[in-house]
Amino acid sequence: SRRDDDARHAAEKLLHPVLSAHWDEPDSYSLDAYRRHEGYAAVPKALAMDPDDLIAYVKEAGLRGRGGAGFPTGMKWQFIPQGDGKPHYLVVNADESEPGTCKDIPLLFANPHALIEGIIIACHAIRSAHAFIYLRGEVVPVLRRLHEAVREAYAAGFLGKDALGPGKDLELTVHAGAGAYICGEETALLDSLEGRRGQPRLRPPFPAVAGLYACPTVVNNVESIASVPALVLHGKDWFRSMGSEKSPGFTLYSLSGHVARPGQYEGPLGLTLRQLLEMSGGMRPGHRLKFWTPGGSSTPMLTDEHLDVPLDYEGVGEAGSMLGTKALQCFDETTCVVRAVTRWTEFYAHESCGKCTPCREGTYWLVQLLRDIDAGKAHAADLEKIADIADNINGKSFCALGDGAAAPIASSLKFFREEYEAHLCGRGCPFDPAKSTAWA
Ligand code: L3W
Ligand code: SF4
Repeated sequence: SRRDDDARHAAEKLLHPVLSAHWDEPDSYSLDAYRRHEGYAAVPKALAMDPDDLIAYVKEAGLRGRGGAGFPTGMKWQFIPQGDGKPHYLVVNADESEPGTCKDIPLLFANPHALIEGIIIACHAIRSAHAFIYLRGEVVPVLRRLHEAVREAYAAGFLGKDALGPGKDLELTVHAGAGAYICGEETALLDSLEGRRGQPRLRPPFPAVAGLYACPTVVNNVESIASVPALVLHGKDWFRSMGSEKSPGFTLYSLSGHVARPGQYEGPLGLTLRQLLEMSGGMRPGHRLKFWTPGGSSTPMLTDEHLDVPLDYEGVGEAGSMLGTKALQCFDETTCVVRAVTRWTEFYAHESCGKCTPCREGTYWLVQLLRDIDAGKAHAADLEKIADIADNINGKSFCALGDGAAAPIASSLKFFREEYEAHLCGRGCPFDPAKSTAWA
């Protein structure tokens, strides 16, 4: 309708594509295309700055890590000890595997040079001569594209000998993992990169002190590093003109699920799901939003009461969740919340690395109980049991995977307890006519 069109046009004005500005060009991934749009123009500007000043600049701009935790990027760079005589490493975490999270892979596919340019700038800042990209193993076309982009950057002299100035070489290694979700946890990633089985390390020491090969290492997400060139080129005031005081800048929001037009929507931090749904044509026709995740399945789910929550670190935090990766998975009223949570929990149980008991055993127990609930074979006490197990995983596991596994259980029980109860004692799934007695 005209009203919907007006709302969509008004919402679309809030978009601000930076990383995704040229993705619709057929050769967007090439060096030529990147350079047509000021690509690599931030490198000379950054190299002219003293590394410490560059770190301070990124810190003042307020860029926060886009991998899920929102840790200030400049502060992380500042943790790298200087004059310690050890090599420093930059490791880019491209192991995107969180259910629903789908921004780094499209970014790498469409615009790999933004990441490479960001790597050059970050390596100058932290005084590193060797960077690594740890890519999720399954995405072979992205791996090929990344290798080609790195080859182009070497050939053009942006990488390799004297890349960071006379006598300052920069090597960039692309490494593909073997498809384990835990290798997206920064310390498991480092173990995997060193050739070991990927399992989290005890922190502290944080990677900034003892990371790759026990040397000071910055581990940053793809989107964090790829955002640096635009920040340096256009300046920190430009960057801060978007978003809020504590969550400034632009970001990629990934809409998926039962929406009319899923995809990447780039704009300032702090947009709301209502605005993003207006841009994306809303939920699929004839359906309404039931629940959603702000940042992948590891972030507690929210409902249609939370459509106006600002999607920044503070706003989503106040709503009782986490911004995470801004992977907005939207589910409509046809979705069984128990089924969705069971599916996520099966993922976590499968991906649990087995190092600590609460997560290894807890996710397994949760799957057994959730399957029983889904099949109508459980009783009211089993709802207490899954809440209790989730509580014993959350904050008591060795790494964030455990907390992530507990999040959908606790949040779905908070908002949809009645739906769990409707499954109990022989009733089965009310959304599945083949299984439920409720339809008889
Ligand atoms: C030096 C200190 N460094 C913290 C560094 C630390 C890390 C960063 C953030 O988990 C979350 C998780 C997922 N000295 C430091 C320090 N650092 N204190 O800061 O650390 P932390 O522990 O807050 O978070 P994390 O372990 O990096 C990330 C959530 O993100 N998430 C992500 C899911 C998966 C993907 C994906 O597939 N791509 O992102 C979604 O919500 O659950 O809570 O670098 O070293 N004193
Ligand atoms: Fe491994 Fe899970 Fe423990 Fe993390 S929380 S160390 S994934 S068993």
